[in-house]
Amino acid sequence: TTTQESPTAAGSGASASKSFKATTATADVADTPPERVAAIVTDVLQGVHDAITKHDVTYPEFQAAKAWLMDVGEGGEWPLFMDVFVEHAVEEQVAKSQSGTKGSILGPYYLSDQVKLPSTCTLPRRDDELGTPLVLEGQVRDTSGKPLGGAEVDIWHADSDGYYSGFAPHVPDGNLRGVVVTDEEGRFEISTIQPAPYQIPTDGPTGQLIGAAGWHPWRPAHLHIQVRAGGHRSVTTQLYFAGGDYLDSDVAEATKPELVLDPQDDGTGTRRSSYDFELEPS
Ligand code: MBD
Ligand code: FE
Repeated sequence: TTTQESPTAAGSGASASKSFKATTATADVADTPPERVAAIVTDVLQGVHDAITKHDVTYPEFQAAKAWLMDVGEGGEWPLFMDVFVEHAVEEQVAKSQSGTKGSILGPYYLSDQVKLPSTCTLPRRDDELGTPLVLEGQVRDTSGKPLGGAEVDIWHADSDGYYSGFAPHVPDGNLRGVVVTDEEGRFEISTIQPAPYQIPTDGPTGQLIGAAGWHPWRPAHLHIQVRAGGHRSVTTQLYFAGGDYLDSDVAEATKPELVLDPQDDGTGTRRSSYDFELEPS
């Protein structure tokens, strides 16, 4: 029996805010002209005003909303909240101009500069890592079918309890994360374990809102993957598992039918699945 330090909402929120600020260079910040800022913000505020009118919002509700917004910031949960409730709309908009593999949201738990691994590899894991062995193999190609050797398959996922390294104190740094480099034929074969569904921390403001609204706080089990290759547009996506819980009710609305794996037991207790990625030229 172990007494795991369970990650608090504030703990994972602080890590997610820190990581966001560290990885989002000022160069990434939008250079939006004033007319466009005004047009977007006017519509956002109009949506808020319309909801107030439609639902006859009271002063206690207005003040509760203010207090909650302050809690989201103090708990470091803006990355979590934005990625769960807003990012999918941005991703769907961007996807309209991208061909090749379908994308999905990045989410709050990406960490850059993870260990580089050869095309056939096992992701870093604890000696006593729990979970059903899972192998993902496949090929990276361009949209004309040409294999992309030396492409990077950057992969990160939760453990069999649904926790991510870097955002839960009891999980070692770098666990279940790696940058896999494809062979000359663009192929890769990654051994890892089956992740569990992810639950939004219920003890923080995002979890409180979900509870107050009577929603559920779950994302279906998923692998996060970002595929990069020189001269090509990167794709950020997620892969899900057929028949898994919450596949049809993802709180982050980030599933797509093209992104569902159906791994099969190879007879040794290892589940294997194949998925190929296609990148468009940049
Ligand atoms: C996750 O694991 C995730 O992928 C997203 C998008 C939001 C919260 C937690
Ligand atoms: Fe995730």
